[in-house]
Amino acid sequence: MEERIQKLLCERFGRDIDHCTKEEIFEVLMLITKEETSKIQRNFGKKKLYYISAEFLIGKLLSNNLINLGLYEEVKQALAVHGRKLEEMEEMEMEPSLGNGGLGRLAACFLDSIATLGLFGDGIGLNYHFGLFRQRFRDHKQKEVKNPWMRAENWTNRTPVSFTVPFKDFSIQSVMYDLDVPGYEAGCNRLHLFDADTVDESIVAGDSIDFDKHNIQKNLTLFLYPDDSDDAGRMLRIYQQYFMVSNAAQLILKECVDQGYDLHKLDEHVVIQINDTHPSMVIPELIRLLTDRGFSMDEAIDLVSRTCAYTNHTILAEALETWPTSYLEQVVPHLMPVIQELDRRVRKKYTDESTYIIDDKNHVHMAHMDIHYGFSVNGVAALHTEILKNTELSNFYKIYPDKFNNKTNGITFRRWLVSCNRELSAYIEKLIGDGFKKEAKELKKLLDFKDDKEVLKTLGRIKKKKKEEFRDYLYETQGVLTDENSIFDVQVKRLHEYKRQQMNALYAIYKYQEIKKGHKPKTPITMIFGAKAAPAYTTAKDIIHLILCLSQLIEDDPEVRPYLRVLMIENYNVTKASKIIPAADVSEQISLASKEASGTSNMKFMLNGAVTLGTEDGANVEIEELVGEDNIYIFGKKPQEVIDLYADGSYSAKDIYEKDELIHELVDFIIGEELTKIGDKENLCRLHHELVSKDWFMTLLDTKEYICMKERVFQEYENQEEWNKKALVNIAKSGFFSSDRTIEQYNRDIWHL
Ligand code: OX2
Repeated sequence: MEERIQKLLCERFGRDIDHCTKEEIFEVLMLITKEETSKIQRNFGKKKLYYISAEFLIGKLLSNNLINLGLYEEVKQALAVHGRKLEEMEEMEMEPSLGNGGLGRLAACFLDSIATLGLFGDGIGLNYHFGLFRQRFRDHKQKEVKNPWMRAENWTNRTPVSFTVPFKDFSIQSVMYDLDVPGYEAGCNRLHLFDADTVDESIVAGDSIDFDKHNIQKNLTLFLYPDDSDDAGRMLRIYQQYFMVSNAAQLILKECVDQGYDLHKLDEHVVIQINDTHPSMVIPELIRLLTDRGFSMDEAIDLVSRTCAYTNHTILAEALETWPTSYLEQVVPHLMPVIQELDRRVRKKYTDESTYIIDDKNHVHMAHMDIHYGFSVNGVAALHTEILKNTELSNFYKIYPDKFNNKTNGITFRRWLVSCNRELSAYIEKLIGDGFKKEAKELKKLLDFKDDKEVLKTLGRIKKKKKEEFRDYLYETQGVLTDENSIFDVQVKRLHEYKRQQMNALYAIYKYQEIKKGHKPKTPITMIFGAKAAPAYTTAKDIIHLILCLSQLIEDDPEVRPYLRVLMIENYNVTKASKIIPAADVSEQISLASKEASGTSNMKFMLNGAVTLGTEDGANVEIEELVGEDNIYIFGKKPQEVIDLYADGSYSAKDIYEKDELIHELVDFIIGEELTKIGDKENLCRLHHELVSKDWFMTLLDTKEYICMKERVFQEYENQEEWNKKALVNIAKSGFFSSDRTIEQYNRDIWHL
């Protein structure tokens, strides 16, 4: 390996390893990894899965792929001979900006598991040039700038595959870029990312995220989730979605034809997983393409319905996409006759208007199309699927009880343990062998060491080491120095009111005031946040402003700072997740019960020995069942109570605010002089008003219980031996959340590969 690295460095840069920069070494390692990946066998079968998704949050690939190829140690040692560190080269890699949050990271974990299980399945998405914006903090506020992550030498390979994608007034010629996805000690699949040569990065103004939304040829794949607060922005999203699925549909048919398959048996050779509603137009598009090839409408609909399966990731109304027919007419008029035909058939068969595809306001409901014309509908955690069946989609469940099924999310342990926490992984291997890397349930063997004081101490030591590493990382990247001897209390996820970062901020206010009163915590507390807010989501940005102002207030207060810190990680992404999660003691999963479909960071934290402080929501429920109530902290109103509150409209934040002295005080602190002299009064007042007069996601409902439970968590942390035991149980029981298990279930129940 050493020779090979040297040879390539000399060829490309004319220098040997001792005289090359980290960037140059990284580039060569990437090329070697790509070459090695291209040598392993491609998975194959007579039926193929196409996982279509607007997001693939794949993260940096060097370490991950080296681990999967079994080359990590070899490369590490080759570099070590020259005193160079693999970790340092990895820092040079740009993180692909192809996703936003849990939905996109799930797609990436799934690709890893699909390949690892030797299943024949590729991902299909878009090659966003600037992806999701990069977050900067200025004046205690979020600023969005473009995220130019692509380099000349890339993990992707340009292929000769290209399709013509027709729109109303023009068509666009696509280019397919491919990325190899090596499984862990297994075969390899691909991620196909579509793009167009006409796209022009120079139309973006400076480092902003502003560009001409009307110039589709030039802007089509510039950004993931471009601002949709106006008509042009919403239209652009339709252009993107259709571009993605038309390419997907054409690729699928081409591959079938190339294999010599009979398209009349499409469903025997193809299964399409529609990841949320962004790819839903693949249904009418495939039907259109088949009828163009002479299939009758009846047969085309029947075939496509037996090929497509839909995953729902949320019950939030805002995320259940509907498009006005007038928009679709302007972008893809050729799809409208198909969609209308699909709707006509539903109306002929069913009387329940709430299930129609086109409603009386002429909006097309994408999820309705998926449910009527797909053969499977799955939720992403047990509770979520039950809510879909009994509440949110109950009208559909009545019609199609057999289509509904649950697939509790999972995470790949290769990235979220083996790669991001090498120390813990190595220690587990020492205790129980390395079988857990392929058979996650083997982690259960750790329970044998539950009362082994030495083991518990070592777990504590490893946690401390990861905290030190995070301390150094945050200092290098943000200039903030943390205390590794404090409790790391971590909430990292997209910023949304239902996730209730604002409730966590109210706790910070509470603790600040307590310390001011002289009630100091035994062990200092570091509250760590990481979150991006959608650029047009005002309340979410106001919450970031509150957190950053609180952070400043405490940093400037020598009385409080030794006991409490509030820190926010800038531009939270996969790379940063892999640094903070191994260092966390407490995992904050405090969404309003019923609203978080699953959550996946909860699983990552658990796997790395953090203890969950959470509501009875999403996969927290399944975590509790696994670890038992002694090893998790659950608080707050139950899902059904929340559902009932929404149904009868009886929740009033104002009542709580007016009647409860403590809550009143905490909420008013937001507009008090301590914060308004640091921050922007307008933003803070707006947030205060939002909390007191609307509070759509019921922050104040659970605030007091939350504070009490959190106090208990910090108290119990003081008994380190007991705490480490909780950590051990969490690690030992996390095997269920391996995405290998999830994918086995998808394959057994839905894909049948
Ligand atoms: C997320 C959900 O909010 C989260 O609960 C879930 O774990 C994740 O998807 C993966 O299933 N956009 N992101 C999500 O849903 C939508 C829509």
